[in-house]
Amino acid sequence: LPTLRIALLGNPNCGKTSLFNQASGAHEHVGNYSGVTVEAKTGHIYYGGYRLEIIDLPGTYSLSPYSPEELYIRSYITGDERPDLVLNVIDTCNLERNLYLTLQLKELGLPVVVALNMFDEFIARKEYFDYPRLSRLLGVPMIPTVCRTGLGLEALFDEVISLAPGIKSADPQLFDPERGKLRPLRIPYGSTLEPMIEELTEKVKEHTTLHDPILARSTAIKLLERDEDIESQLLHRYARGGFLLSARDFALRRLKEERSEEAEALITDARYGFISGALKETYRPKHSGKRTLT
Ligand code: GDP
Ligand code: MG
Ligand code: K
Repeated sequence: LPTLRIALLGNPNCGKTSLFNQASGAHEHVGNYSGVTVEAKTGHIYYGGYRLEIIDLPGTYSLSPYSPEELYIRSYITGDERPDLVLNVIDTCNLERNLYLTLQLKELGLPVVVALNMFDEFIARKEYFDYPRLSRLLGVPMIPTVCRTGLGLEALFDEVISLAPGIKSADPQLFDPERGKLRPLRIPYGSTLEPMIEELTEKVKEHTTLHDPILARSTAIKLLERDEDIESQLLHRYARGGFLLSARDFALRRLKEERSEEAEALITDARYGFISGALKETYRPKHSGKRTLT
């Protein structure tokens, strides 16, 4: 049977290990990830004519390489062991915080399916949430789940295999049949950063083998974020890697001197701005009314 390698990713305590255990029937410990050793667990199930190999990595909030765990996760999802698909499990009760990682995964050009987990707790809040619309705004299929009981997992895996090569049944608003891929998401970074990103993207295309426009753009953005992992990859793999870092440094210095701005902050703000804009159109928290002091 054809195998699909699926990496579970999401913030800590969003339900990844619960999903892993429900799906693969493994008796693994469910709980907080703590400790120093990073260990990925792998299980598999047979579903819809596929062998789904599921990898449970420790939790992460973002893809910044601030800890050995995160570096490990990144090498898993962007390196040689790149999975066929990322199953991004999110806590539906904490949409804004959880979607930051979703956006970053999408920006790396990875195929992402979102499990809107903790949907039992979310439903109890009786809040308005048009998730099919949010799904289209972010370019990721979203399926409500309750990983503790397994509710929604069949629908989730139906969605997963609908993205396998050769299957065309996925939502045409999310899936581009001509490229055979999910449509990419292009986050707008504003009039200050966009010209810098575009200039650096062209240099990345010219001096590396990263010719794919999405990969080149995400590399340029990571460079502007001073992502050490991307820096060392460029230095090790390409003769002109050092030149790309200098070009980046030059752009950052100009930004600082001419506008007193830091690229990292602008990038983070733009991502959160994008998320909150999308949520404003699709989600209304119950207690959103402004409190007034009298
Ligand atoms: P991980 O850190 O992402 O691996 O999260 P876990 O799978 O360890 O789950 C964290 C906690 O949330 C555990 O107590 C689970 O029983 C609970 N949990 C997981 N999924 C759900 C769900 O859909 N609904 C509810 N109410 N609790 C859940
Ligand atoms: Mg876990
Ligand atoms: K809980």
